[in-house]
Amino acid sequence: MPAPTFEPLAFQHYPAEETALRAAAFHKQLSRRRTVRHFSDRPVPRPVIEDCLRAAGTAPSGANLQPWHFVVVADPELKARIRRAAEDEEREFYARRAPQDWLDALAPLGTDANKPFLEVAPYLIAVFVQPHGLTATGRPLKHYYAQESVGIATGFLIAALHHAGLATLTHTPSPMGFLTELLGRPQHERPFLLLVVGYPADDAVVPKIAKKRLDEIATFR
Ligand code: IYR
Repeated sequence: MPAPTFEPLAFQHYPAEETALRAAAFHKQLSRRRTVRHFSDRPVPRPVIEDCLRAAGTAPSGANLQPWHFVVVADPELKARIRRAAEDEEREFYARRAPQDWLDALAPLGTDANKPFLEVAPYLIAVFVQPHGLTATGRPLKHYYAQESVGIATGFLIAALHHAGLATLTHTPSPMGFLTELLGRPQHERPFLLLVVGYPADDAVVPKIAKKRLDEIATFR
């Protein structure tokens, strides 16, 4: 086992007043994020996506093993194949697989099995989780808290894309196994979710829904 090595922490200290302003401003900025289902085909420069993925890659992870992989899909033919496969699963989901209480919970969002945004938006980012990695000799190497780690990295990614001025949809076609095959990912990875990324359509609408208040989501003791 290598001995740990340490370096000085490069921590940014702010005056208390600035800390308060920054916290409030960040909340305000994030509260403008909405999950979008009507996308424009307006192109997005690839370096923007690359920087947002770099931001995602700074996320903390179990034992710093970084158990994630992001596949960025811009190819129209591949997007069309993903749409076809996702809609096949979604039609089953809405018509047969979903229990009534799940359909009831989704009703306020107005979703259905049609997913044109999978072809319209300039990018799909398929997020994969690696419950284990592979050593140089191809042996499995356990990853710790892989789901939690990838959830955190995906949160960073969504926040980074929003901060950059882009819209996202967190899409979870169920089941998502087709992504492994269509994107040629190894069997030790599992699809985690599919992010749709781009600009909203000019006439985009979003469901009128609310977030819980602070006293509903937090307790101070
Ligand atoms: N995967 C389906 C259904 C769906 C499920 C949940 I939970 C949502 O928050 C939204 C949709 C779909 O994408 O339509």
